[in-house]
Amino acid sequence: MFESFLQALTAHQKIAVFSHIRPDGDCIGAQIGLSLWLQSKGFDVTAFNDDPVPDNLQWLTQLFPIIPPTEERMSGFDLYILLDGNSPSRFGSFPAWLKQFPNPVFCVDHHPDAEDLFDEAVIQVSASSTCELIAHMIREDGSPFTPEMARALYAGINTDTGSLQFSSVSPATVRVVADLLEAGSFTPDQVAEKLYSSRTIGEIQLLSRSLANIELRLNNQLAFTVVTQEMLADTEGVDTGGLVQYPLSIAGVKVALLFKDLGEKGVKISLRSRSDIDVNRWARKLDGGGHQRAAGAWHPGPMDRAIEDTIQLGAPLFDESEREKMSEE
Ligand SMILES: [Mn+2]
Repeated sequence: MFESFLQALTAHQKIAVFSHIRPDGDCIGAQIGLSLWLQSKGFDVTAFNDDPVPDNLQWLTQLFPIIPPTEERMSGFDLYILLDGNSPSRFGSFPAWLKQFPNPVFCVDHHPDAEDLFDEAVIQVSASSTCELIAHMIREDGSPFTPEMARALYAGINTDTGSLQFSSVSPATVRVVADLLEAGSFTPDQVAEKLYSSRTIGEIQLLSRSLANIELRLNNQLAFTVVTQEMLADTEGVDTGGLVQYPLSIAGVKVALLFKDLGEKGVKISLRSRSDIDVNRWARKLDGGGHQRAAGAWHPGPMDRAIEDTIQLGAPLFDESEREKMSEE
């Protein structure tokens, strides 16, 4: 699967690797895993991100540094690689650097609807994570995983699959995870401890208040919760990332939504499905997008309007899902 990508790499020497803005475990793990491997192959590699690496992933940057791009740092490369996103707009200042210092752009990703502008791309929507793709690529190349590569890639697969619980996890995912465990000289609890046991009291308090706001709609098949501006102000800087998983775990719920009030910037909506309902399609009606089971969108607000408009746009998907079930029976 990586034949052409691996072949094309050999024409380059000095490579800038980018992970997407508002980075997560998958893009950081992939960036560090790939950078370490490229380095081991003799390439001159630098890893960039405009945004800071989240606290629970800081330990990964000890394996390979990730720095913000500056004009001085960006000159002299002959290749760019984008990870875990397939539109340059997901990569902060990257489009501006590309204009100033034009070079070929390669991409490795697992999101749908890729832009058709890459010189080389491995985009596999069925893959659990970008880290899984990078691991397959290293294996296809015949390189061994160093313990550092293994830790970074394992951490990314873990965070992007809900600890190997999502439908995107295939036998191939678990096989490569086994290889990473073997190579990594770590045990799963050591990585889980770093990834998931670094919550602050502010995060727990925000969680508590968002749980209190949960409401059910559409025959109790839709659950949603709201994070108000006041809640955000009280818990400044706290990540709202995992909150939507809680309403999603209610029995019978097919889709959960999180509405986050960002004031003048509008309302940010996170959509999560654990059914045949495609939240990518739903988010697209609001000019957003993502995956079938995880997507994001914006609404200009105010909050009440955002909630009612979003539910109204999504309700037909629930009817469709019911009809399909009946025709199968
Ligand atoms: Mn990912």
